[in-house]
Amino acid sequence: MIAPRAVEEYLAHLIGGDRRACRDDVQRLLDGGATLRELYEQLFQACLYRVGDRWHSGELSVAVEHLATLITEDMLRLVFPRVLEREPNGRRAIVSCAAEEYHQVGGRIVADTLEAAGWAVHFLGANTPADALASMLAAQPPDLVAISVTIVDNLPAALRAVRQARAALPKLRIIVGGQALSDGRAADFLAVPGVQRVSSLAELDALVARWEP
Ligand code: B12
Repeated sequence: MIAPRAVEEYLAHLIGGDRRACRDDVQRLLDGGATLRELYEQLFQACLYRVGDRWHSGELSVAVEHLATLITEDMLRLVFPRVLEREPNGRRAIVSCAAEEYHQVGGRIVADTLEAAGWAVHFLGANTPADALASMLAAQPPDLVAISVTIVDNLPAALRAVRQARAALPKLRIIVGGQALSDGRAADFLAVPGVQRVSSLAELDALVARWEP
């Protein structure tokens, strides 16, 4: 558990755009034994949610929100060596965001979480067209595909990606996640055979820990 004070300090540095201080904060937490999941959820995710709320209420500008996101992406790179510590387990995943979905930090954290569990991951990032994803799946079939969707308006595009992935590979395990799927909005996805909604990194870790092809 990351101490609330450490979170507040990091948030102040993030909003202030002090990348060096953010680096020092994250390094200190790593050295103190923080796990990747703690950093991802309790620090990076929690602080970006707070930045989003403060941007939404007009307290922070779009520029500060962009700055905080880019610093967070730098921090993900800082902790990336820890992601690669485990030996590869021979499984492959493709992680992508829906078409028109420009929120990619969550998808990237999902990709890094899988990689930290020993998976080889292709992360395709923001705004991936459904047909591009389906062609990659057909060309290099993975064990799992994960699709991230944040904005409710992008749910139809995410559903198209899921359906095209299912058509390309009838037996592929498909998981979906992201903020748009909360409040019971996953029903259409769950109606597609072999699709599962995963709502947290803990659930994702549990899924891969008891993985059966
Ligand atoms: C940064 C940001 C942006 C950046 C994104 C840049 C980037 N490189 O990603 C930019 C500037 C592009 C952006 C644009 C917009 N944004 Co914005 N943005 C944010 C902000 C502040 C942070 C997003 C983030 O990275 N969160 C942190 C990550 C780690 O959290 P996460 O995505 O939830 O992911 C975690 C879990 O959900 C889960 N997960 C996610 N995906 C998956 C997938 C699988 C398979 C699994 C297992 C798990 C999983 O695991 C992750 C790690 O724990 C959020 C605030 C928020 N609440 O998130 C607003 C927010 C998401 N944005 C919002 C809005 C409104 C917009 C715009 C519509 C604004 C506009 N008018 O243009 C556009 C839409 C663009 C688009 N079409 O996608 C609203 C959405 C409201 C809503 N309910 O729909 C939010 C919530 C802000 C707010 N409080 O109002 N945004």
